[in-house]
Amino acid sequence: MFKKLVFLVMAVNLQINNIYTSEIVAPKIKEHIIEMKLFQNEEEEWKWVYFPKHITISWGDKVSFLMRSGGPHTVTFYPNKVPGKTVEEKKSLAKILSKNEREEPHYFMVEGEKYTIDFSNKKGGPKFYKGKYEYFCLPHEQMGMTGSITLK
Ligand SMILES: [Cu+2]
Repeated sequence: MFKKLVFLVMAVNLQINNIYTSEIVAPKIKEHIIEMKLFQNEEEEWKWVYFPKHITISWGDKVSFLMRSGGPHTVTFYPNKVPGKTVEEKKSLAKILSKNEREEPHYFMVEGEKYTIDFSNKKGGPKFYKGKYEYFCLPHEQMGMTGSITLK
């Protein structure tokens, strides 16, 4: 009898947990993942890449750079290839967005590390304009490790 009661309690708990989980409303903010890695393509060449290389996002989305392999890597924005009204504004935004400019907690990203940019004009945060944000990896730019984020 006692065993049956325990099972019943467990079953009811499970039901409650299920209901609870299904009722949690997922946030509408979308997070885009860009992997930073060294991989071998179909021609068996080793390439340093941001994957996907080009993405299009909406206001309020988040972009997370995930450091996978082949480092050291950085996320460095071109001062003249981000949207802005003036040269100074572009420069400043590129600096704010570049992971290596922050040096927190270190210059290069380590495997497993994630660096997220929140593309919403929050109070105290950077001012984002629609347009193309182009970036590169300091050690691997010449090997083609570049990418872009288009905010539409
Ligand atoms: Cu790199």
